[in-house]
Amino acid sequence: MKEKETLNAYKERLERFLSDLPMAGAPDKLREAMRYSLLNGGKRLRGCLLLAACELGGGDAEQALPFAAAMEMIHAYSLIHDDLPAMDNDTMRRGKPTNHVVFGEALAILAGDALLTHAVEIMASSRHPRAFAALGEIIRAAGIGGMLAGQTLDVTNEGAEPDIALVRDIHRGKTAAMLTAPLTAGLILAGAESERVEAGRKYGQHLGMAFQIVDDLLDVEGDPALMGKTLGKDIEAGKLTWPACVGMEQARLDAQEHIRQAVDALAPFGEKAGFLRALALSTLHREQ
Ligand code: GRG
Repeated sequence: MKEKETLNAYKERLERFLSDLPMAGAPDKLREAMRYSLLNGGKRLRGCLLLAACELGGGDAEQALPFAAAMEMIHAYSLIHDDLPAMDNDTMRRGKPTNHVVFGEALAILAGDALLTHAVEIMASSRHPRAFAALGEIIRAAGIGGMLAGQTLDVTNEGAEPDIALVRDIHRGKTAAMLTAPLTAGLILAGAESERVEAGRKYGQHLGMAFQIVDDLLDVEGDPALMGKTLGKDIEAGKLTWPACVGMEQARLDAQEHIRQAVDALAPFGEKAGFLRALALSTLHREQ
């Protein structure tokens, strides 16, 4: 199918770019630990979304590659730190031992820090005329009002009573922010008008909420082999999840509703948004 081919083409370009990153100046051990988590087979959803948004806005995906790579580097950093014993204490990620299991905690912390700072360095080195605005979208999403806010609410509310407003804030920050930034940054790089950037933002926010609700459902009923990580950990850790608040059936309906709203948000782009439409719909049936 056409959308799958488009996704694979974006993914291949991004994998090549990431694999060729020189990471100049990094000591060998640090480069090894960074590359271990960066090049170990993620879906590349955030990077591909950025390339797709850029092309949807009429921009050149080639020039957007450093920003797509930065999305994946920041995502990889967050996964390394999230897996640490002080956070989720996970030993498997993407079907392989987690970074700290292989390299030790100190190097895992440094590899995460390095991926985050190097992502900023790569974006700041871009000569794209709208680099600064795109960098701002991405760093704000990863920052204290975005992913870091969600993660903080997540780890400080383990064992709390189910509270849907709190879970909404956690999911918005932890997951939806980093699925929204690729849309807004990609459209900004393309020079899209602000109404279109905001339509992209709305799509990303709804896609992100659905993505995390489905993630919560998969933690209960997914296949660990397909997911490449230990499942059932949310309940074990007393995490606040969407199904814990509304039940499995309602959670499925809520994910569907978010995808409906994500697809609706694409209306200003008309037929050209076929790829993003298909990607949103596929989120509901994902198994990994
Ligand atoms: C430690 C600052 C800090 C943040 C951690 C990303 C994150 C925030 C936590 C990881 C745990 C989790 C369930 C996060 C929600 C986002 C999510 C579903 C991440 C997994 O993303 P995928 O499925 O992963 O896109 P791949 O491996 O395909 O890249």
